[in-house]
Amino acid sequence: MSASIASGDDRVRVWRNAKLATLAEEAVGLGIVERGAVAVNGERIVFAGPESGLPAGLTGADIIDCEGRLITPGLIDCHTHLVHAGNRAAEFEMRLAGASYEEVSRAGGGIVSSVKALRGATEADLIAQTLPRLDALIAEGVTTIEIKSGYGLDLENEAKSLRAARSIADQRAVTVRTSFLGAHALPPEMDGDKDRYIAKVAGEMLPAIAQLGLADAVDGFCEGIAFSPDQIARVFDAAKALGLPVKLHADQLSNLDGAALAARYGALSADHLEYTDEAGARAMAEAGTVAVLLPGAYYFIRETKKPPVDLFREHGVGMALATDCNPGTSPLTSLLLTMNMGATLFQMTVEECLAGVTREAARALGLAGETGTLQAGKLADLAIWDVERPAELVYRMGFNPLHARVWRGQ
Ligand code: DI6
Ligand code: FE
Repeated sequence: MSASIASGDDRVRVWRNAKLATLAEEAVGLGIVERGAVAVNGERIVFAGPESGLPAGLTGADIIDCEGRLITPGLIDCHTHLVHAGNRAAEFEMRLAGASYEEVSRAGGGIVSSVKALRGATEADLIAQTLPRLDALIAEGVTTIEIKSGYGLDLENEAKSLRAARSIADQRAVTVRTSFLGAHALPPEMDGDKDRYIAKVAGEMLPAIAQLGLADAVDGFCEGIAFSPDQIARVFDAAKALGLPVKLHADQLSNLDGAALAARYGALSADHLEYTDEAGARAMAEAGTVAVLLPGAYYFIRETKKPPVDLFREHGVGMALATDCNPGTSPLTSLLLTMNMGATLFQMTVEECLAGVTREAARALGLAGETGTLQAGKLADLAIWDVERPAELVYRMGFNPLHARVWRGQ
């Protein structure tokens, strides 16, 4: 080991003889490098580019021959409700028999039935139920995941969910970002009084969660069956006062101008967006808010209105793709299948799909400086695939060509 760039430690490794898709912002398309190499010192990338350009000092480092395989940034699932208890297969059967998601929800099913299950579960239970879902994502190259609360709906149970989310990061080689989604649904004990619950979320629960350091961001569900734009704005005002970034479930089932509301608060992302109009897309572009598209939910509730992908392209809104893994509308634990759905259902290109689970997903989490592309200075989060063309990652359904995964250099 003689790598001078190793700054005294012996942890420099080089993955060579690979095709790279760097996904770098300034690159053309996927940023393909045909005979590429990635050099890593500790947990950071120190070089990603053509093998011929490897700094001389790195030639003595540990070398891993990729035998021509494709290296992409580690995948990022930027919108999940991964921590939940039980499942809603029975509700799925009701919907198969003809009931709509909104009808099931109004009949006392829906989110509130998951709230009952979560409140009855211990933190250890929750972790045990969540890990298999996380492992399925990790097996496909996921290195960063966002996890929301939102099935506790009181301080004790929201905190329990977020602690469970944080602690699974200690049990697996993965980066976890948490979002507080207290404004997800009205808990039964509030007797239909949404304003009273929102006052509690904004005035009591959120400040306590922030004090405990359990949330990286604050999310809400702006919808007829959930909370109005005014109510969400009260939660966002409280988030801003605490210095926490916001994101929003917006315009999923109807257009309440949720995208524009999110943009007004400089949201990291607005998510779902099936019913978003041109004014919403324009507002998002101006605010730099990422559009997080969730084709699993669109598919599972058999929605027919597609998000306005053309408007996002036209106005230069970045698009991410995520699983929305949740027991009610998207029991999905595959980002590869999510990409296939993004292409097949939303007519996204291969480049858009891959950027959507890497660079744009990092932006949606406020992590653009840390991960999501293969560039010097970023964390060494890599996925190495047994494929020839990047399109193979989007094209297959239910096949996993992951060869190896590297998280922070490990
Ligand atoms: N939108 C969704 O698709 C999920 N939450 C949300 O705000 C549904 C959550 C559930 O049905 O459990
Ligand atoms: Fe969601």
